[in-house]
Amino acid sequence: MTIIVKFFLSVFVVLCFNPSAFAEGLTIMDSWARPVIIEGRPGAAYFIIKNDTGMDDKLLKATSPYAARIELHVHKHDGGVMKMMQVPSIPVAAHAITSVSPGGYHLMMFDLNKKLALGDELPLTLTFEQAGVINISAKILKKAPFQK
Ligand SMILES: [Cu+2]
Repeated sequence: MTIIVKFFLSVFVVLCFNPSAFAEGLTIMDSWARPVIIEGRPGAAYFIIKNDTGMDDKLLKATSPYAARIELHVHKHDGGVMKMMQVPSIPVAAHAITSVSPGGYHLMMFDLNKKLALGDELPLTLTFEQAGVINISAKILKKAPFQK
C-alpha cells in the first residue's frame, strides 16, 4: 500500500469515527451544557462551530425536545456592565471557527421539561443558513470539556 493510499484511508477512518457532528464541511465540536437542577431555571448550551467551506454561514435556530424555546444570545460589555442580549443568528465565517462559549455567544434554553444532571445528554437540532440541519448531543458538564 502506498503512503498516499494509507493517508486517505486514515482520513476516512478519522471522519467515520469522529464523535463530533458535521455536515457540508461544517463541524460542531465540544458541545456541552450546564446542569439545571432547579426546575424553571433556564439552561445554557455551548459548542465550537468549525467552517471548512469557502462560504460564510450562520446558525439561525436551535431546538431541543427538552426545551419549549431556545434563544440565541450574546454577552456584551456595555459601560463596564456585562449584558446579555438576544441575536437573530450566530455567524461563522468561511474557513473560520466561532466559539459559542461562556462570556460570549450561547444558547439559552427556556421552559425545560427535564432536569439536566451531570453526565446527561441534551439533544439539540441546529439549523444553519448554508449547511442546513445538524443534530448534536451536548453533554451536561460543569465546565467546557477542554477546560482542565
Ligand atoms: Cu443568555
